[in-house]
Amino acid sequence: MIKLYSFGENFSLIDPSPFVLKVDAYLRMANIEFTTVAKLENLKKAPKGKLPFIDDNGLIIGDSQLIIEHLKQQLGQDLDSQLTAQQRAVSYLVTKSLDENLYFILLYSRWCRDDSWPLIKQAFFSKMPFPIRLIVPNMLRKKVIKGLYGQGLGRHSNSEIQQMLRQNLQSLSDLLADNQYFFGDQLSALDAAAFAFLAAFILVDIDNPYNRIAREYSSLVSYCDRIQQQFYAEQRNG
Ligand SMILES: N[C@@H](CCC(=O)N[C@@H](CS)C(=O)NCC(=O)O)C(=O)O
Repeated sequence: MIKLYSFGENFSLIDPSPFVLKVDAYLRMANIEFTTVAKLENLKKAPKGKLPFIDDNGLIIGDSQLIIEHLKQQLGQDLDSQLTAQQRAVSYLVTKSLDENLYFILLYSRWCRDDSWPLIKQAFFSKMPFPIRLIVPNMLRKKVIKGLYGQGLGRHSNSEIQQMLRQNLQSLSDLLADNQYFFGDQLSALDAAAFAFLAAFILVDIDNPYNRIAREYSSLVSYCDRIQQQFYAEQRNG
């Protein structure tokens, strides 16, 4: 059976990482049996130093995109089999936009802002032994801030980043339109990705200005609720 290596439940989400949540959602949507190994220490074993990764009967694969490709090709569990070539292209490019742009906005909103940092620090590092927990969190925070500066997003002002968030959300809302799922009434891999990133802003138990902006998009809030109800009802009911 597939083992999914994750960070573990936090902020009322099955995982605080949208990449882990994307794979978790895909596995549920494609009805693939799996177990989760949830702990921060998984990072040390991760083939690329990042989560998620999976173990499929001894085959270790890191990176959400590569994992989903594997599930589609090797297990024949392809949620995109009904899509046209044009829809597949949209799906790929939107997913990459979430991975490579919206993700950094999320990272900024959680790690760089003084209103959210105490929550992140408490969630990830409070169980670290003394005195490491006095040093490591701030060291990692500095690393994230430096990384965001290098990536480019960290060079923008708070209001510019919020404007970028709105553009992302408005585009997703326009793409979803009145559909149940992104490509109509059938789930596709894009739903796993979009749900994961939207849940990280909307369903998460964090309430900073970025979360509040995301919650203004009522069709995206309903979309998250719909998917959560369908695939995470157990978790929601405790
Ligand atoms: N491209 C990777 C990105 C994964 C990723 O960035 N994971 C983050 C958590 S959201 C991580 O493990 N960060 C730990 C680190 O960089 O040390 C994917 O799609 O899976």
